[in-house]
Amino acid sequence: MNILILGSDGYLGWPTAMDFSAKGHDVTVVDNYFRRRACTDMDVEPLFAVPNLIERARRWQEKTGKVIKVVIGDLAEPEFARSLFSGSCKYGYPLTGGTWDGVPDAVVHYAEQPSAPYSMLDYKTSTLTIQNNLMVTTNLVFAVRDLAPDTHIIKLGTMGEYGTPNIDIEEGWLDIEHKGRKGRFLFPRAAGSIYHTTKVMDTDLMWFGARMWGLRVTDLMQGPVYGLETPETLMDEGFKPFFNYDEMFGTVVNRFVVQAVAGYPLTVYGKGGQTRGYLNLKDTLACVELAAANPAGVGELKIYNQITETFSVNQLADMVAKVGRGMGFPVEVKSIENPRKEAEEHYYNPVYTGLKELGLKPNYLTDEVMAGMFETVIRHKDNIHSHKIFRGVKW
Ligand code: USQ
Repeated sequence: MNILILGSDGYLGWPTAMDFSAKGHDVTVVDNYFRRRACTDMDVEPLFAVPNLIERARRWQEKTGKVIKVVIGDLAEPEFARSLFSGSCKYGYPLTGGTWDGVPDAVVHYAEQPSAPYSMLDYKTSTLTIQNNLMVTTNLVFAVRDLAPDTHIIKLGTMGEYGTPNIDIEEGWLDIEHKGRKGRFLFPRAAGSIYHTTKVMDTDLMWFGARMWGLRVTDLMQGPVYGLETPETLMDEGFKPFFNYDEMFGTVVNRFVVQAVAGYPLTVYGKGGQTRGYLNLKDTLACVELAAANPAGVGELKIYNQITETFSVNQLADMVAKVGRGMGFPVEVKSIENPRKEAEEHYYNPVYTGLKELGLKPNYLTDEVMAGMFETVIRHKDNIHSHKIFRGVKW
């Protein structure tokens, strides 16, 4: 397949690009380096320096002989977004021979401001999140409608779109019987941050595109991801993912492991009963691949809940503490006032069978997997700056 990956410099994009390329697909990656700039601006650089995309693509070609094409630009600009589907885009790598492969079979859309706390910091970061996320999705919808109507859009959504309702969370859709009549609707949304609200709006934009213009869309409702390793990230120090441990861009499992290694009490927010669906970085790649291999039909919006198991924050803290202590770290767990507005005790029972039915073989969060994360973090422990761990962005 010819695959275009939007938002390739972040935690998930580059590992996804290497995975598709390793399996023989033609891959083009696109980014505007927003995440890097935001991390520098906020003084929350990742655990280890990550080479820029062009450098990584150069090293990838040296190691594997395969070419990942790189285009640098801002997808919130409509003409730039369209250039990827018309062939008028300018390649940053390779500089010679960077010719267009034609319209992509699939476009994987990660190109969003991904942090809930960042989106709640102040009105500037809120509006930036809204502008960026909605414009990128809108530009993509129109570019595909006008220039590549057969291209399958694989959109990373989030489980947070559903919130924590007091009923089971179905896989995207809900059958409703009302006054004797039946209908099928998007499962009700109740987002808990401006970031999550943009993801709800994304879903609506794509559902609109599917209904009006026959777009083919898969929405992957993903939970917080953890981990650093895929077969490709192990090939070169420079292939590791963009791994944040700060409050703004780090996800909770990754943060807890870094905190344990740094001797920083694990930051359980409030009562710690907040339950979410989690998945290993390796499973994100497997799910995106399965979505690409099973494209949505014309006018279809497929939705999968992209998680492999659920945990409360307390359960995660206990697991990290147990593994950490077993490795000699005197891990302390400390409940702190929750900076977020979220239910700390709630019902949570999502359905997540669709991707397994397509063939997903989950990598669960075992003690061994956790210990592997510890080992990588320990190798970089001199880079941990404790003052970056907690900032207390209040909702
Ligand atoms: N939490 C703590 N202590 C911490 C950090 C987080 O108790 O130090 C709690 C949060 O309050 C929350 C849960 O852990 O209840 C998960 O927080 P998170 O920061 O790992 O995840 P979240 O902010 O929800 O966002 C992350 C990604 C986002 C993705 C989302 C999936 O940043 O891009 O969409 O996970 S989901 O959570 O299902 O919406």
